[in-house]
Amino acid sequence: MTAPSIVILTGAGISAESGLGTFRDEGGLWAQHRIEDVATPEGFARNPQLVVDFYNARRTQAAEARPNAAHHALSRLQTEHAGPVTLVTQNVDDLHERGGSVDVIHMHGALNSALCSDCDHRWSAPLEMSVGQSCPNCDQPTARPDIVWFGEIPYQMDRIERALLDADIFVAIGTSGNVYPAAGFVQMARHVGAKTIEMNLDPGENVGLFDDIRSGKASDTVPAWVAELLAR
Ligand code: BV8
Repeated sequence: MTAPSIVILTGAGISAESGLGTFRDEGGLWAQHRIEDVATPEGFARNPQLVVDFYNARRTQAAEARPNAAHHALSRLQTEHAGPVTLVTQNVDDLHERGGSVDVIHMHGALNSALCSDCDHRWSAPLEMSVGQSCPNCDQPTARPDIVWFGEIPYQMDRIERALLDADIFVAIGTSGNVYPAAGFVQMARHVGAKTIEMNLDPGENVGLFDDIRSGKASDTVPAWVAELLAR
């Protein structure tokens, strides 16, 4: 029997125990900021300083955070599982990479990347970006955070969809299932007969679509599941 092909989707909940805020939990980021002001292209056009400050603060928090046992467990899975493991994250922090994971698909972008809205060039973002920063490629003052805002198309969707079509196991970790297209991945996995597992502190919006629900903190549920899977 060939080793199962696994697709993993993570959300803000996997980084919560590393001290990074989630979006929709009590006191989360969307309780402190209006989405339309800080996570839309319109918001950036209206007040670029507010948006740049919002991502500068999160970039500094992410740099000061440390990966937790859940990040490390997924790195162990990638290393020790004989079959393909595709790790997709909605998160913009780099805790998966710093926890040892490789080839992480950041479908909503990344804090440590900057983007030129004129020529699409990408480069390593400084800890503090500034409004009107020049692009190192085209020299226009059109640098922006390399983040997918609402209404923008998530990154690497073709690659994600190909992985979902081949999935034997789909696992969603620490995501409330509110944001599409990510929240629809479980449906795509079910459509091809994959086993679907949710690991969450509270049930997500799409919890009814999962075969197996493992409630609790990611730093407990994820290492336990990885150990169980590798022991088979
Ligand atoms: C797109 C920027 C077209 C990055 C983000 C009406 C219906 C359906 C869809 C839409 C609609 N109207 C508009 C849309 C589309 C829209 C959307 O889905 N809106 C929603 C709100 C209805 N989506 C888009 O615009 C997307 N683009 O659709 O383009 C398209 C699509 C495909 C192909 C072609 C064209 C773009 C979406 C990306 C937006 N960017 N943020 C940033 O600033 O970080 S979204 C934002 O929410 C973050 O990216 C975040 O990743 C994402 C999801 O949040 P979660 O990660 O789930 O976090 P949340 O706080 O919600 O939940 C945390 C969970 O963790 C909870 O369940 C909690 O219980 C759990 N937890 C907490 N602690 C722990 C824990 N679990 C375990 N352990 C713990 N310790």
